Order: sequence, then structure tokens, then C-alpha cells
Amino acid sequence: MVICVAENINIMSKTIGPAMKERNPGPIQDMARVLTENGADYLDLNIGPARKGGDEMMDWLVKTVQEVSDLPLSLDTTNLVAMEAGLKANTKGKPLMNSVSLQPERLEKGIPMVTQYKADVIGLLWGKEGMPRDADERAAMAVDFIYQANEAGIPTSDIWIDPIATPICVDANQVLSGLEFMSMLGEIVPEAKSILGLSNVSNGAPEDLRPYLNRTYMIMLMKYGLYSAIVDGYDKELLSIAKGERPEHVKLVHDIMDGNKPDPASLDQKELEHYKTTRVLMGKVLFSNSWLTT
Ligand code: THG
Repeated sequence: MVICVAENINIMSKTIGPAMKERNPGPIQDMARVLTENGADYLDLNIGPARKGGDEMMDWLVKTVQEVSDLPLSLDTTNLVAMEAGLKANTKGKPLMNSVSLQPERLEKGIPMVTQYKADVIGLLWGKEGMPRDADERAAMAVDFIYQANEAGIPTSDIWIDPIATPICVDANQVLSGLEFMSMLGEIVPEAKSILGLSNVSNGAPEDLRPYLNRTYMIMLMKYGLYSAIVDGYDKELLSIAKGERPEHVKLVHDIMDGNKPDPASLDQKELEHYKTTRVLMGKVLFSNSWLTT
């Protein structure tokens, strides 16, 4: 089972963005209802950087969503004033702070909020020098984050480490490095939780093909105990996989990762899609927008 954080309530969306700015609850509450029905475990409320008035926006958004859904919330903003407003407005379950990075000023302000509001926190592996370059750097940063959070009294089980997923069309090596990191985290700090934005991986790929990358990558990460993922809450197939309802596809992908090559002629359409996508994500086949058809 993978905990699913629905990413759809975000300011970049063509319908939700204007509704947030106009404080129009209708489209947001409609979406929150559907995501809840679809089986999301958390709702991510993403207001972006929201430099001005982010606190008012987050306060309004939390209250608006809580009127129609009992799901716990993931408060997604880099503006810590807006983050605190969301934490104050929250009345449903334990909120998830998305996120606190390793940048010193963010840690300094973000960490005390975690304990004050009894929240969970996403430890975003982004430091002084930006993004980690490989799995070893990610592991070192994860240990550093957990150590500093523990020092402040936050138990490791409240920390969800996010190694930051990058688009496969930008750098296929980073996709592999995310997998390698996930296997390392389970060995170094088994009590720490993990989270990853799956849609980042397919960013830039044709819209109708993105779900294939998201789903197969999630299955690959599940091999190493992925705890949660930020997902498209309208992708019902992906939610089914996360809930453990596609064991045969999970087994197929994990077998391929173990080096067992299935006979492509024996696979049905869906299995073939997983097979081809696994090979692309493993770096065995170069990614191109026609990876499913060639
Ligand atoms: N880690 C953490 N938080 C995150 C991310 C992460 N928050 C933001 C992002 N990554 C996850 N959220 C989204 C939200 C939308 C999309 C991708 C990731 C997306 N939207 C479509 C697009 O841009 O084409 C459609 C937008 C719409 O709704 O109209 O792809 O990695 N901790």
C-alpha cells in the first residue's frame, strides 16, 4: 500500500488557479469531493510561492476544503507564513507540511512549526547547493535532515523524505538515482517515511502518455518500500495499484527489475506497456515520446 497525496488542487491548474484567486469555493470543493471519492489519502493544497497574501489564501483554502472533505491535508507552499496560517486553520487529522528543505533559513523557521502544530513534515532534499546529484548525496542529505529534526524533538516517524523527482526527458539518470536512493533509505533509516512527486517524472511527455510513466515508476519504487506518493488523483488505475489491487503487474515489473526477461509475445496489452516502460525507466532503452509504440 502506498499513501496517495492528490496533487490536483494547485494554483497552476486552469480551473483551480482562478478559483483560488477569486475565492470562489465551487470548483475547489467539487474537485475535493471527487478526489476524496476516488480514494485519495491526503489532499495537497498547493498555492505556489504566494509571496503576497499567501497566509490569507491558505487559511481560506484549508477552510474551504475542510467543508467538504475529512481527508488530512498536505500544505504545499514555500511561504512559511502561509504554512503557519494553514496549520492554524487545520482541524482534520495530522497535517503534512509540504515542505521543509535543508536550506538553513527554511530549517530554522520550519522545524519549530512541526513540533508546535504536531504536524508531519516532508524533508525536501534541496540544500545550499541546490539539488543532490546522485543517490549518495541524497542519502547524506536525508541523514542530515533527520538528525537536525530529531535534535529539535521531531520523531523520525513524522518525517517523510522527498528525494525530488526530475523529468525523464530531462535526465534519465536522476530517475535511476531516485530508485537507488529509495533502496538506501530503507537500509539506513528504516523508520523514516518516503514520498515522491510522481508527475514530475512525466513532466514534458505527451499528456496522454504521462500516466504510463507515473504508474510504472510507482511500481518500481514500491520494490524498495515507497511509503507515499504525490499523484494525479484522477488516475484511478494508479490509485488501484497503490492500494494493492494490481499484484500481477507489480510482480511483472519487479521480476523485470530482478533481471528476469519475460517473453514479450506472452504479455497482454497492459503488461506490454509496463514492460516497455520499465525498460525505459531502467535506462535500458533511450526515452523518446514513442517509447510505447516502438
Ligand atoms: N514534491 C513535493 N511537493 C510537490 C512536488 C514534489 N509539489 C508540487 C509538485 N511536485 C506536485 N504537484 C503537481 C501538481 C500538478 C502537476 C504536477 C505536479 C501537473 N499538472 C498538469 C500540468 O502541469 O500539465 C496539469 C495542471 C492542471 O491541473 O491543469 O502536472 O515533487 N514534496
